Amino acid sequence: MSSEDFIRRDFQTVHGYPMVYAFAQNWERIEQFKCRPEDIWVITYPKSGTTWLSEIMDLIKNDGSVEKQEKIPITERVPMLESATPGLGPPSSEYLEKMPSPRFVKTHLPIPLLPKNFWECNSKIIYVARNAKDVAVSFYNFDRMNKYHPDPGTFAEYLEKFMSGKVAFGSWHEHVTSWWEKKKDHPILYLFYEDIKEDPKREIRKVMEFLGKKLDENALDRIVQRTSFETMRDNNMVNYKSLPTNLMDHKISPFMRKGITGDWKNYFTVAQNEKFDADYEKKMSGTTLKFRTEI
Ligand code: PPS
Repeated sequence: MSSEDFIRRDFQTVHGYPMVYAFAQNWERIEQFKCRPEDIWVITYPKSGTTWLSEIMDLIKNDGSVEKQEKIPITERVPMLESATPGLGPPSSEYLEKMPSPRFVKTHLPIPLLPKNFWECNSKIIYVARNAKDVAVSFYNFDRMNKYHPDPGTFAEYLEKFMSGKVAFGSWHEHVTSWWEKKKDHPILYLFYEDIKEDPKREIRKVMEFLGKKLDENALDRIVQRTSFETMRDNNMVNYKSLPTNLMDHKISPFMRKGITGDWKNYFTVAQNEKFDADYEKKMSGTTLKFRTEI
């Protein structure tokens, strides 16, 4: 099959979760993936700040030096476990197998879809969460430009699918709350997109401490600058512009789109907002997890 056969395909269900069709093929590779204790994971529901955090982690690891970061795309420095682009080379899991430790690994997987030996490794995890309304807007625009996802339809149609978890990787509500619960018995640094936006240096320092690194103020300031939205938007090593346009069409909507909190206000009607809030309250009633939809 060529990459064209995977364009705008419906999701394939994997253990009850809607999965990007191209990623769902040969799922054994994910179940059998061998995690290592030295791995450091960045785990998110899609569109929550994964690329942002990946770049931050990699810069911290290299003490703020940008030598490697200027030449190697983020997809190779922090590969996404489940990613597969048939026709364009082997799946990321094969690349990860050959990568020396300590590896950074990105995933959007919900807990039940993790590799079988995942918890045995007791690896460090950084989880990034973003408020549901901005995620819905970002995900909608991503589905418009990312041809490996089904066409999202109108925003009104998409919002219904988002609320019922019929989007890639399933329900946002389940994802953020189940990973929040896991924090009780596993080393997870749980961060919020809105907090990084509000005070990037404070949050970058948390990541540095979690990774067991010591960087001076100058290095931290350089990382803040290099991971600002504007700098990342114009950086071809992180903005996904190097991918073929039959996969991602940035003319429809750029991957680095707006990078703000509160864009949902430009999309939600009053009626949609009321319905979303009522549904949200039901689904989030049993958790202590709280989000900000504006900062
Ligand atoms: S993915 O495809 O799930 O890995 O996407 P992800 O990287 O998680 O999320 C993409 C959104 O994050 C925004 N982004 C940033 N915001 C602020 N600052 C920085 N540096 C930054 N880098 C990426 C990106 O613009 C997407 O959000 P929207 O709201 O669509 O702009």
